[in-house]
Amino acid sequence: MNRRLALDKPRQHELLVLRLALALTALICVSSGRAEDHVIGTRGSQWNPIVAFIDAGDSVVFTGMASHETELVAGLHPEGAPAWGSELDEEGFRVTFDQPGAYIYKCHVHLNAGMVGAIVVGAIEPAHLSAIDAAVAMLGEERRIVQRIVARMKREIDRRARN
Ligand SMILES: [Cu+2]
Repeated sequence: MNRRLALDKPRQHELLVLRLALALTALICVSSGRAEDHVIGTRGSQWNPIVAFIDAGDSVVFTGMASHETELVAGLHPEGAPAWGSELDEEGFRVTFDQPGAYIYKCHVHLNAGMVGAIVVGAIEPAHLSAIDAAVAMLGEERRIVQRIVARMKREIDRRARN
């Protein structure tokens, strides 16, 4: 009889628990490993890229932030999404996106230069795009600039849908 294979009952139970724990750890690593960091930089007084596509659960890290700041434009995001606002010059400011939808943000300092960007998280519902359009129509002096970026975002969404 091979004594090494003939483990007693408590020892077998111990091994089973160990195997389950390892399997669970692997599962957690795989599911959390899918969340990615995406870098949005600056190029003069423009965001780079101007329109970013990410998945729900991913994060954006803002770089090249000397003389810039980033903040969500009120009303131009999925309902209930938390607002963000960095300090001026805040390098590496990070935002995590749990809710799918379109997020329009700006650099307040360079708003007049057109420093507005869009982050598209996951799949966009047509109703959400309509809500964004309605909110843009309500904007004051920044309306024209924001409209240009929203139009660009829609073109890029269409182009990706065709590919
Ligand atoms: Cu700026």
